[in-house]
Amino acid sequence: MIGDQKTILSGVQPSGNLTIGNYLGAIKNFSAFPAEYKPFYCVVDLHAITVRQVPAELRRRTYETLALYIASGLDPEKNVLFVQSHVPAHAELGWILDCYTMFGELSRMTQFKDKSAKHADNINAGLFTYPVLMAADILLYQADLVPIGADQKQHLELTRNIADRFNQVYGETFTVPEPYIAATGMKIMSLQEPTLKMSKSDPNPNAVVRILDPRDEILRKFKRAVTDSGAEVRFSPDKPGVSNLMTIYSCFSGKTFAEIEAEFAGKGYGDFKTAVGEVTADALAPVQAEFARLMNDKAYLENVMKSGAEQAGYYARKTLSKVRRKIGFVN
Ligand code: AQP
Repeated sequence: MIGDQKTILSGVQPSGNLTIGNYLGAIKNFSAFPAEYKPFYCVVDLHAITVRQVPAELRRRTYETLALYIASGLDPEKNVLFVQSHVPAHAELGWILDCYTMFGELSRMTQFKDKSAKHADNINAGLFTYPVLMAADILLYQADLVPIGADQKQHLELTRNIADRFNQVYGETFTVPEPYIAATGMKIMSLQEPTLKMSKSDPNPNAVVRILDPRDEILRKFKRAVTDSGAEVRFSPDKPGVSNLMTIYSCFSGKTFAEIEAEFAGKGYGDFKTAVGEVTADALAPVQAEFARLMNDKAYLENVMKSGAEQAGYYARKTLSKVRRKIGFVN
């Protein structure tokens, strides 16, 4: 809450070509909030370097992620769209909050355990303190609501604990945020290993459908998707492959699981997978067209970045100066 206005904050890392998991779990929901909320959406490049990035690719993906925000319906006139590293207050508050976060709390974060296993040759301190920087992102804008996929729930819980702890020591300083997790699309799974989350950095290209994949590739990936034994299209824990495809189909078509089960009763998996591919490709086509147009206008994207950083910086500095005063730093 800034003044008497409620705020929303969320972000996506430019750490790979974004997937339909990022789209359905996060970006697509960003434009669905009532106008009473002031929305802040950032491209979290500081987070991305917790895993080694190729510099030219990181730069390109930062532009691309911003363009995808806009192409997915976020109007820069109505949303503060910015790049995290353009607002130095994120790193500064991140350090301060490190000193109010316990080693034991961070050790329990499952994403740290997962990413340490995936990047055993680069278990850096940033990977460990990642959730504290995420807390700083959220608390700087006094966010009331944070739209996230289910995988980020534990990090948001930690943010709430850090905010509570700080407020208890220094008096009311931060809004304690609530997660917003969409009813469907909260966790899109890999097409090849449907018990694992679909991740943009998955090395298996068939496991991941990317927002910018061409139509024929989308159709092909769904055709190759792992399904389960039997031939029935039914949502059930013992059918993780089919259930994941049903979730994707439901998110893009707006149909309920019961409607989908009825639609494919008596038909095989083949028809179903083709339909999922088509509905996905149809839904992504306008986003892809708008993305291509925006990427041809770098000057426009740079203007959005600049204006976003100025607006975000204004609010971030206000919170940071309050924090500095409460801690006892000399201004
Ligand atoms: N598979 C998913 N289903 C639903 N939501 C998802 N999100 C990510 N994957 C899925 C949500 O997208 C937002 C941005 O995620 P992120 O870029 O901050 O990082 P992440 O969660 O680590 O995403 P990836 O794709 O798995 O990236 P890599 O491979 O780089 O680690 C978040 O709200 C997230 O919940």
